[in-house]
Amino acid sequence: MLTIFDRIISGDLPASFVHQDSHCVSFMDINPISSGHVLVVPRLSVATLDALPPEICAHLWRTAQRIGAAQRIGLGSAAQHLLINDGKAASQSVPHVHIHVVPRYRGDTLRTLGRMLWHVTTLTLPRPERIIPRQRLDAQAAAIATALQGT
Ligand code: DGP
Repeated sequence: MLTIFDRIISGDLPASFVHQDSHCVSFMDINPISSGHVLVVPRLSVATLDALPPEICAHLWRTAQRIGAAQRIGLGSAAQHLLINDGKAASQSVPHVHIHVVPRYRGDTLRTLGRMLWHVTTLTLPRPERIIPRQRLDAQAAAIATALQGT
């Protein structure tokens, strides 16, 4: 069965792309934990990290490393969390491997960590939705993509 990320990769659903190559794509999370939150997703559609060939896994992490640097340059973030919910019991909601690259900004502890906690806690309550206008996601993606060229 196709995941929502398969449909984004195929162009069937819209996304604000930061980067694409032969192994993976990166785009803005539609419900960000913090402003500028990016997902790094392999083209290979597998649910968990242990199903990913090692070279693709290494490439995914290298891409996440570069995205973090590009967020700091392009968005002015100070640091980032790299997070994987690796399986349903670990709060994974989309069964297609993805690394969350979540920027941290100075003084954002309460705002960001509250949302982060919700993201990794397996609760029956729905996650709070934060709908960001597409135009804003596109602008963030463009800023990160430009900075990525220098990494
Ligand atoms: P996880 O719970 O770790 O599987 O995270 C899934 C993330 O995917 C969550 O932060 C929201 C994001 N997401 C879900 N649907 C879409 C979508 O249609 N577009 C985009 N850009 N992100 C999505």
